Amino acid sequence: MAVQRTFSIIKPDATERNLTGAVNAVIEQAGLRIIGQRRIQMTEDQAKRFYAVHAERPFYGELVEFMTSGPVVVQVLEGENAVAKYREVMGATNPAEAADGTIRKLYAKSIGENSVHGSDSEENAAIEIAQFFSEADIAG
Ligand code: DAT
Ligand code: MG
Repeated sequence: MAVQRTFSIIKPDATERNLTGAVNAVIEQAGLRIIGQRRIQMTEDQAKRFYAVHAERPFYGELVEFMTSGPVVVQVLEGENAVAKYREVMGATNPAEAADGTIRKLYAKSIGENSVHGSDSEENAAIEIAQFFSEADIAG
């Protein structure tokens, strides 16, 4: 295993309920370091580009609308095996299927409003981090 970086978003359903600190506590308790963090209002163009891989899916429009419905917190996380570790800490996409103690089990409202995003590969993590961060805004 190696130290990796992954990209995280605390989504609008979580910022709306003032859960940024609660989500960050789960992240930090899992041994991941938050080495970059910024609160932004995503534009429609940013959300469309970020989720372009899902453009043909029936929920794409709803997803873009949700991700632009309120502020999000974009983050760079670092740690041993961070990509897989964060996917584990997040829990399944559908909170009804998420394991106990995971962020989605604890906080997600539905499969669409599921509180957090995490990269699914190291390659995508690098692409997603670069969409929102410059190296000057990351300190490991
Ligand atoms: P994940 O966020 O676990 O990587 P994904 O990449 O398959 O899941 O989908 C991206 C987001 O799209 C997901 O977090 C919420 C939304 N989504 C996925 N499947 C959905 C569905 N069946 N109905 C509504 N929204 C969905
Ligand atoms: Mg995904």
